[in-house]
Amino acid sequence: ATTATTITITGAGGQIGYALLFRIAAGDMLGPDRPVRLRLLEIPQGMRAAEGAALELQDCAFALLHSVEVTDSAESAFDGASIALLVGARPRGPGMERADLLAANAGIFGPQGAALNAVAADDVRIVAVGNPANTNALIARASAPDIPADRFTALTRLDHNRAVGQLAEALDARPDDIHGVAIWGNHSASQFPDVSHATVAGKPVVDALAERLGGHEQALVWLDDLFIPRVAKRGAEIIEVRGSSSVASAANAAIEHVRDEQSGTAWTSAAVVSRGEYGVPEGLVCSFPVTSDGSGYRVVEGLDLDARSRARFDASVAELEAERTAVRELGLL
Ligand code: NAX
Repeated sequence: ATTATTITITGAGGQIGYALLFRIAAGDMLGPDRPVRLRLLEIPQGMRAAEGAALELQDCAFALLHSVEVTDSAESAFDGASIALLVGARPRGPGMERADLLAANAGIFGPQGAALNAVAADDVRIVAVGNPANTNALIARASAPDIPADRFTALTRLDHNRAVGQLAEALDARPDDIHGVAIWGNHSASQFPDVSHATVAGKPVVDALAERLGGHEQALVWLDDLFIPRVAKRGAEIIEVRGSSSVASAANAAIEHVRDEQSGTAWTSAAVVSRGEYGVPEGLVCSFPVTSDGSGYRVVEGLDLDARSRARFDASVAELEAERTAVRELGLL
């Protein structure tokens, strides 16, 4: 029998955790041939919720699920982990300043990075989902000097999928006919969802939009005034309409992020540790268009960005730099 892959989910007692666990155990992340061993990490207040989810996992009697452990110890949770989904984070409370938020999360992601460094499997891959996701990944990495930088990523796949969904609707196309969408920058409202290299059924998306909207100018207006803000602020729209934040779509994106990184994929988007691509300062965890050959995400290089695109991307990178500076000034990096 194949040995089970150890997967650790932090914040497993929360909403996204609840949406993730059952799909992972059903084989949606690693496929129908790879059994899994789940480790659920929570803080003491979240333990009962995680334990309850573990009971329900047992009640599913999933063939691929070899074991479930619930713990509030990072060292136990990450022991031998090959995949770590860092979902648990400190949300911004009322009146909380950005510095407080960064500090609270550094207090979570720093120790988790250190625990991963000490006990995770040699092949561990880590994705930060909890916000501020990019900077949380940066902090975890800084505490894990023995883990190669390319093992650390942050989730922008939800933003990517949101962009594809918007285009599919506007172009009356199927999502899988759309290729080459890119999310550049931070997983925040400053992100730049870019369609300038995207195609729909082989035709440039911008041309297809121009045909539908009555001209190139109209297509650019639609992109600037409707598409980009709607994708960047979709999280707030979901909260307003649903009365609760994105959960199932976020879990789905996390599953696709890990699945595609492991099994290989053509162009998608993910935040990875910059090696200086596109002039992004080294070490920032920045979203780029990426591909994977199964050994990890690699930035798609050599794309042309026009001045307007470059300005949007630069603004988001500046925000990432400001977050890094703030964490450094707090003495947390
Ligand atoms: P919930 O508040 O429902 O769950 C978070 C869970 O994390 C709680 O059960 C809490 O007890 C636990 N937790 C807190 N600190 C922990 C620690 N130190 N160790 C282990 N567990 C800890 O939030 P949920 O809706 O599940 O969202 C989780 C995170 O995902 C949030 O930070 C949210 O902002 C972020 N998101 C990120 C997205 C992305 O695309 N990158 C999209 C969805 C989501 O907004």
